[in-house]
Amino acid sequence: MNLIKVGIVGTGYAATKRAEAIQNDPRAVLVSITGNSPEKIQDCCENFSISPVDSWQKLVSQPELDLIFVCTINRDHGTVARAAIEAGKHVVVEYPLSLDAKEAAEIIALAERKNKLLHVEHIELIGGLHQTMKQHLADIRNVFYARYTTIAPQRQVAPSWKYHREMFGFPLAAALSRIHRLTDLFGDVAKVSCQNRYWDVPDTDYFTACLCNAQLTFTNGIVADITYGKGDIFWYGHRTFEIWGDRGTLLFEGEKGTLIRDKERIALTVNSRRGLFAKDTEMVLDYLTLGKPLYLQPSASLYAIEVANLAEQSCASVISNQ
Ligand code: NAP
Ligand code: BLA
Repeated sequence: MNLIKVGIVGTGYAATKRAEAIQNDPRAVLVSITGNSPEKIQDCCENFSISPVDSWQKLVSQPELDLIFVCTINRDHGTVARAAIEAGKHVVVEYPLSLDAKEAAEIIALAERKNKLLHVEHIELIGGLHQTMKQHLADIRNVFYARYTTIAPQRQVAPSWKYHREMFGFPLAAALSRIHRLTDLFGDVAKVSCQNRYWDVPDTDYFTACLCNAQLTFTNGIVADITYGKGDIFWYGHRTFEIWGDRGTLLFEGEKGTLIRDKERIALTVNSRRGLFAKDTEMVLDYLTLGKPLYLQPSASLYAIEVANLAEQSCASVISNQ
């Protein structure tokens, strides 16, 4: 089997984890990296001893590449992924595949037509918390309610893509794992309502904080609340996932899991959040070299984007005073 030749679009946290994983795997070779600022591209390429490419357009059209990782800002995922598949490459894209469900569906169809791998990373599914939750779901019997909250305070928010309306996207499409964890556990959604507030930087598309709150009703009757907040309005960080069943509650506070039944408290083991990009990369190479099935199909990610788009539409419907 020939070595799989890899290119990466991005120079940040996810891109670096991908590059390390590729260089540690004998089945693949890292050929090129591109990104946004020339200095970051230069630094990143020096780090991994490879030659820089100055744009994603050039990188995706390099004939020798077999596989492209799309690890750039959310706004550009769809455009870059589509161009890479059109150029005949296998593609891995960090979630979200696109901020728009229609575009995501088109890209999935294109990959099928071209017979190329399109894998959307959803590391939350292979993380310890989700695995432990699935393992213990039956212990609480019939689930009727779930609540997932992540609040990330940040002092002195500098302008960055993560605090920009277009570049980051609608919070629940951008931080898609919030919805995707729930659709993976509970299936189809019948009803969505959502509210979102930005604390804007005046006269720009940047914000310094946002708070997004959604309620999903699943077709099986389960109700789930999602809260996503980040930025300088918050002075307390919080990450909890609760699932309520008619025989108990599963509670995850950060990485600490507990099964609660009346006065009973059973501690649950949760594996670390570290090493998930490496694991995802290894599974992609297992698929390409051994044909081992991946842990999710792009259609599952597409469904979560559809729900996120509905949540966004639900925010837009305001009651007029007139
Ligand atoms: P990051 O560390 O901030 O890296 C962002 C990358 O995008 C850098 O290469 C950056 O280059 C580039 N960039 C910044 N502004 C840009 C602009 N205006 N135009 C074009 N490129 C720009 O972010 P990350 O954590 O690696 O996230 C990358 C993607 O992975 C995101 O879609 C994110 O949702 C997804 N993801 C990340 C994680 C995680 O754990 N970090 C988990 C799941 C999914 P410069 O620095 O040169 O500007
Ligand atoms: C998800 N983490 C994300 C995302 C971003 C970051 C942009 C995608 C959007 C979202 O779902 O919120 C960025 N995460 C960060 C940054 C830190 C962080 C800058 O923890 C700074 C410490 N990601 C990391 C690190 C870990 C990590 C260091 O950058 C773990 C040690 C894990 N990030 C991680 C996981 C997800 C994620 C598991 C999936 C979200 C989920 O669990 O639901």
